[in-house]
Amino acid sequence: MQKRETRSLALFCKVVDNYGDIGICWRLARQLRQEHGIAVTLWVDDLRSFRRICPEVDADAEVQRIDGVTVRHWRDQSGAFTADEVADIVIEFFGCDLPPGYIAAMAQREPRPVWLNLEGLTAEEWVEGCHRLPSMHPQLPLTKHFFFPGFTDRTGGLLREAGLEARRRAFQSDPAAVAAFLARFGVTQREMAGLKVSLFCYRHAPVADLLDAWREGDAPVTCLVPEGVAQEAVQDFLQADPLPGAARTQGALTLRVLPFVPQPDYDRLLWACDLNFVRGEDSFVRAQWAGRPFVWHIYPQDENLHHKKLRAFLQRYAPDIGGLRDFSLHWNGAGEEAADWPRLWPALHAGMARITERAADWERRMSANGDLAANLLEFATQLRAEAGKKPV
Ligand code: TRH
Repeated sequence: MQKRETRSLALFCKVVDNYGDIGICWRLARQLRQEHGIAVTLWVDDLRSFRRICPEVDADAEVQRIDGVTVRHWRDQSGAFTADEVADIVIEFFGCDLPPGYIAAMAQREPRPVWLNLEGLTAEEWVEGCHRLPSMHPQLPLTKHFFFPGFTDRTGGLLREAGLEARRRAFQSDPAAVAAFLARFGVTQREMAGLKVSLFCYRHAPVADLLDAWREGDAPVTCLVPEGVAQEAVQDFLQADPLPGAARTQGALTLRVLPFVPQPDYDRLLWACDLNFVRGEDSFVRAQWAGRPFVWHIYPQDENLHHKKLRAFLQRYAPDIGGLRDFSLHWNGAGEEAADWPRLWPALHAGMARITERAADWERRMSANGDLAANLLEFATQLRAEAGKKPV
């Protein structure tokens, strides 16, 4: 059997804002390495943000190896590269503009590398028409292809590493493990019996209104909020600095501030809670693999463009679950009428069992689209084969 040579792949990631970019790229890099044996080099411009989600990172190292992935500090757009330094597959994340010297070397390389632009996740239909489209470089003999994650089989699918569901089910079916994990953050046995909610959102979310609805509600709620999230509302509720370990109970609500934890622990937090508030892209996708109800706070864009994306997702995920739709629209400031939180929360809460069924059904449907890493490699292999056929 002919031994397939180890393919090399370079993934370029610029941390624009927050943690999503590096969160997604780090998952993809590890999966390509561990499941597909690819020699992966991850170029990152902001190692400090990277270290927040992966404590093993040395923020001062020019080059380092973590989980079999070579991590290079992408300092700037300068530098010259030789064709030999160019990988077989080059991925530009979110149109982050590769160093011109690297592009020049890509044009010198024989065979040319596969060049993909990995785009952002949206549920809008137009994605299916743009997925895999080529774009010729204006001057150089290079073609870049667009690769879109998505929710249908006419997209690249969603990031999902092998064994994820099994690990999640093992954790969720072990109450002692769940209790021990949450006890690390101070969650008591009494709180374990109540509703446990994780809260990860952007600063403009109407958090104070939600905390009021929970405080005045009948059902005991424990809200776990990572440090730095919704600081004003959290500080107001605590009447103290919102530092990790801070906690307070008022009425039916106990609020606890959590440290920012490594990615694998963030997954466990989503698995341990009964309801998850997530944001952006990566936590949003992880919530879909957690088998639990979730509310999405979408990354804000000018002219409320993000509201269109939000409605497109809700139309796919919950066209028939009014409580989740209304709550999600108001949570993102996209509600038609004024937000009535004392009505919106009980309506969402009353639909939790139905939403949990939907979460399981949705996970099955999304898994059927294959996982993004495998779909991306299959496409790259096809492009390399086609390039191989073309007369040089
Ligand atoms: O941090 P974000 O707001 O990132 C955003 C979004 O990705 C957005 O789509 C993009 O346009 C913008 O960046 C530039 O949200 P996101 O995508 O959920 O990423 C958060 C990452 O942080 C995710 O990988 C989970 C991780 N995380 C931890 O590892 N530990 C934690 O304690 C928490 C709260 C998050």
